[in-house]
Amino acid sequence: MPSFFPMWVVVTHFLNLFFMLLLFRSGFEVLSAFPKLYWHDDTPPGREWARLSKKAFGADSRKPWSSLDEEESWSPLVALPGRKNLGLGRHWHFMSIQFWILTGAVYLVMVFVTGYWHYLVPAHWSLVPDSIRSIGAYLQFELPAKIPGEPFEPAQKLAYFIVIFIMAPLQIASGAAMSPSVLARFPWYGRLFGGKQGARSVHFLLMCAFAAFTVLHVAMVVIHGVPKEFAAIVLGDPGGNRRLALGIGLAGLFAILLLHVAITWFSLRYRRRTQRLLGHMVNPFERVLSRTFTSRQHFGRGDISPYFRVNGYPPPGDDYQALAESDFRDYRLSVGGLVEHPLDLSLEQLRALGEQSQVTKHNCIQGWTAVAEWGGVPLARIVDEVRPSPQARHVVFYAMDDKGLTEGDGRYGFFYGTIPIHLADNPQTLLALEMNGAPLPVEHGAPLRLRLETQLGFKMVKWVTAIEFVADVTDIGQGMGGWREDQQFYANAAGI
Ligand SMILES: Nc1nc2c(c(=O)[nH]1)N[C@H]1C(S)=C(S)[C@@H](COP(=O)(O)O)O[C@H]1N2
Ligand SMILES: [Mo]
Repeated sequence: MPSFFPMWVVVTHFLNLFFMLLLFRSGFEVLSAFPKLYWHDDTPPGREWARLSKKAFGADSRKPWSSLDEEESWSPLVALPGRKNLGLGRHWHFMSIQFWILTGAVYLVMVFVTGYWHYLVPAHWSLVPDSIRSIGAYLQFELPAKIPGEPFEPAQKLAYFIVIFIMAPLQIASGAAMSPSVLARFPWYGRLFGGKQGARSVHFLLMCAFAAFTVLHVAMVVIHGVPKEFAAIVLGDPGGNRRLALGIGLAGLFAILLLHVAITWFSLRYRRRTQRLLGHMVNPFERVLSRTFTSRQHFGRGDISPYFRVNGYPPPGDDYQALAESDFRDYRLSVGGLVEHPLDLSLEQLRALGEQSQVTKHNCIQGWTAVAEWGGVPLARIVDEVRPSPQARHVVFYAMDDKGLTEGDGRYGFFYGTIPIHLADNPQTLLALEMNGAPLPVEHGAPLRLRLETQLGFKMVKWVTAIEFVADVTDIGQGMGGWREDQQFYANAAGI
């Protein structure tokens, strides 16, 4: 029989607590960006099953609004880092998840190598009635007896089994089912959860279950007696020095608390540095997950969402107004940079390069989704025409909306976005001219917008005026690879 509390249990238990708290808080940050939960991927306003926000926007709201207006500013006490920092919250979440999974993997290997799994995996259905009896005992203020020869009582064993072997894998799987590149490459996988919103709701409910488990778990430690339980879980020996165990245990908890205070403060104070530092760990993770994925979405016209949110207000200037009023007759798309054959195209000439259409699902980084049909010219056609030089590594899309005039919040400059050049050739990378069979509406990017069906919405620049092939993006804007990356600290990698 293996030891009840070997050192590897002690260490992985502590690391698990550490990373779970990071995941809880950064998860709240992500939720605050779109504090609504749905079961259907159409996500129309007002049809959410839960809303953690007082703001109510109706589909028929008379005031024009943008999905960023739905974002909430949550306190750093609950969210990491708090205060509308979705980009940084995601960075913390995706950094922590890698280490949480690693901790879990080490734990599971040890569980099976050492035979410890006997304590966690029910051998017989009788564990269920036994667990009910255990719970009955607790309710009568009695402590149930442990299973003979094992460290846990029946309800405890069952709870650990559910948390480790059911909840944790489901939480990882539902997390993956929210990634736009995973959803685009394996549409069937999203359907397992009833779509991205189903996955998002399941992910939220499992988080609640983890939180409830944590509270109950701590309560049980208190009920069973802190000094003795601390000796077991800190020293790996229930008979160990209780004072020492309490000292080390409380010091460990205090260290976690201090660290959370420190990283929250650092993240809010040095947002750019946090974005860069965590980016070193998060961007490669994203690349491994999504680099080779191309979109294989083929929805039917019947799947088109009746309501499609808008994010980003249209260009307010007179120039754009005049263009729009003349049906974009004088619009020209200029394509240049590191290319052999620069272009200056009217919409007519652009169309002549060959059109394609696709019905796909849009994934905004905030969390909402909607399906639409997009028609336009594959970006690959443009690449064929202009022939980028071998030095060209990124494609830059310049937009006509000056965000300083439309969004405020201390942000400024024209919107732009960049993509790695390998995405330009993807079959569903489109310069869209049409939405749902009609010319692109002004609010959705008329006359031309980018569609990248494996990426988050913020990469799909609307109101495109120019395209440039470049070797490096660091001398454009603030150098982070896009307007939202520059000003909202989003990750440049947008496949998860
Ligand atoms: N020019 C421009 N393009 C933009 C934005 C913007 O603010 N300006 N917002 C982006 C974001 S965050 C999203 S989710 C999508 C939203 O597209 P939609 O408004 O057509 O729904 O556009 C993207 N493209
Ligand atoms: Mo977005």
